[in-house]
Amino acid sequence: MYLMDGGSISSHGQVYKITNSSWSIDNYGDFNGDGKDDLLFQNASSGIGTGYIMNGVSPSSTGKIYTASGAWSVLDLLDFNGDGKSDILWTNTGTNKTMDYIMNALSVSSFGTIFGAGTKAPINP
Ligand SMILES: [Ca+2]
Ligand SMILES: [Ca+2]
Repeated sequence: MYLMDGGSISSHGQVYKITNSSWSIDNYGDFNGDGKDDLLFQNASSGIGTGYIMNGVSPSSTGKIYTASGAWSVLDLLDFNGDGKSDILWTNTGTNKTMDYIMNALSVSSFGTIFGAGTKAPINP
């Protein structure tokens, strides 16, 4: 990761060395609302999503957020409740259902169905 100051590199560092090809950066947002972007890693084989709260080029904390199952995937990180902290928008390509997770840093504080039948949460927080 390179921190840029205009056209110059102000600092750089290795955030995470991906040694298992199942892991990749899925998305980024600001999970804790400090104005600094954080990273969401996804494991394609296990469905585990892990958040990295970033402080410059170093993670200040990390934690598992969810284990996605079936056809569920993270569509985007948005701020649904306007608290400055990114929330997770889910979509299920099999059922066309859409859900959201309201996040407080790396913890799911609540979740709900935005679109689609049923209220049962098929994703384990
Ligand atoms: Ca942040
Ligand atoms: Ca939010």
